[in-house]
Amino acid sequence: MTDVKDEAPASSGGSPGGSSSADGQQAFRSGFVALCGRPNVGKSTLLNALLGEELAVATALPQTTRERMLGIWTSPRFQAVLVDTPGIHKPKSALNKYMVEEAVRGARDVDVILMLAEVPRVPRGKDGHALIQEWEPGPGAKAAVELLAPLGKPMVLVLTKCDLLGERDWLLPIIQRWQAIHAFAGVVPVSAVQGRGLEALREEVEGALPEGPAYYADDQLSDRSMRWHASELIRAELFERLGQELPYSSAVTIREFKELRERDRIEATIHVERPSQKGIVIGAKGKSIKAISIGARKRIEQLTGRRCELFLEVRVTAKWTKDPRKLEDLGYRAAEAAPELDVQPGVLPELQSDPEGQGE
Ligand SMILES: Nc1nc2c(ncn2[C@@H]2O[C@H](COP(=O)(O)OP(=O)(O)OP(=O)(O)O)[C@@H](O)[C@H]2O)c(=O)[nH]1
Ligand SMILES: [Mg+2]
Repeated sequence: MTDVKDEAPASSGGSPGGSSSADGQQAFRSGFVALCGRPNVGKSTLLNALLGEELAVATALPQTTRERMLGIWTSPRFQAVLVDTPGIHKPKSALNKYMVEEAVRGARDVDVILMLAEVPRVPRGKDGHALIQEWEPGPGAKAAVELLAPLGKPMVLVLTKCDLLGERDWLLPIIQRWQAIHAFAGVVPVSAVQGRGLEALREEVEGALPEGPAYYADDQLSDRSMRWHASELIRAELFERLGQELPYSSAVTIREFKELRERDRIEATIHVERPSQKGIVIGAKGKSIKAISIGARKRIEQLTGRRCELFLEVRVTAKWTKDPRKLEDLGYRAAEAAPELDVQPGVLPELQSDPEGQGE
């Protein structure tokens, strides 16, 4: 892959195409585009599909993304800086409050917000048809729109996972119900896994960007360091291997990241909240940690295109998800002041399967 991160955004003079043209060609456009919505609706998967690179961690479990990440999408005509954000949900722990605040911070200074929502999962046929007529967006999705609308940015509704929609005719009633909640600037149905609707989304995004030069070099893909991506890829492996409960209590920090001539050498710590969880991560005779290490190493090597040696240790950091100071120690720091929007528990309804409550 090309560079994940340069130290600083490219100077504006280096933009492909420039910001205006005297010869009648279309002017170059650039700007920021936030991908927002409830947990698990497919934000990170869509970002990866648009970039054509497995950059953001996406898993089957809700609340995978914890921090903002910029994915830089550069074409000859535009540069859209895509902001992947955590899912908006009712926060209880310090970690979850941080995540929802990150989502709002991510959407605050953008040119357009893509509000992602899954199509309803309804069986085909007569029963499904009747259910679709009665369907309306759930309270969590409505609350997410209510949280984002006061930011005053144009919002485009992106209906995700359309490959799971029983019948194509159902799109119209679904769109009508959404438009009754908010005057969306546009609506685009997509399936990121099938690559459908992405061209229409590109047009919508390009049209929403103001004229201007590129913010980043055209071969830069992310604003995050390889060190950060490595910790995310180890966490992805934990999410996918360790079932429902444990991933929400785990965090990964990198103790050492050395770029040697032939390979990268990474030492990382997996933090869990309880000694019993440490036992689960390590597994009988170290079987589990070995599998996690092999899987994470493969993911890192795929992203960097280089060989990697990975050394993992597991440490108990008691109640880290509940303690704002420990969160900071593990790298979850707000780069800027908290948003003006006060994300109070009670504003947003519970997640249907609330991972925060598990294992307590
Ligand atoms: N069938 C189908 N599944 C999808 C599609 N897009 C995403 N998914 C799946 O939905 C799940 C969640 O995807 P993510 O991209 O991690 O969702 P997210 O919105 O980033 O989730 P959080 O970071 O947890 O808020 C994964 O299992 C994806 O494979 C799609 O277009 N079709
Ligand atoms: Mg995500």
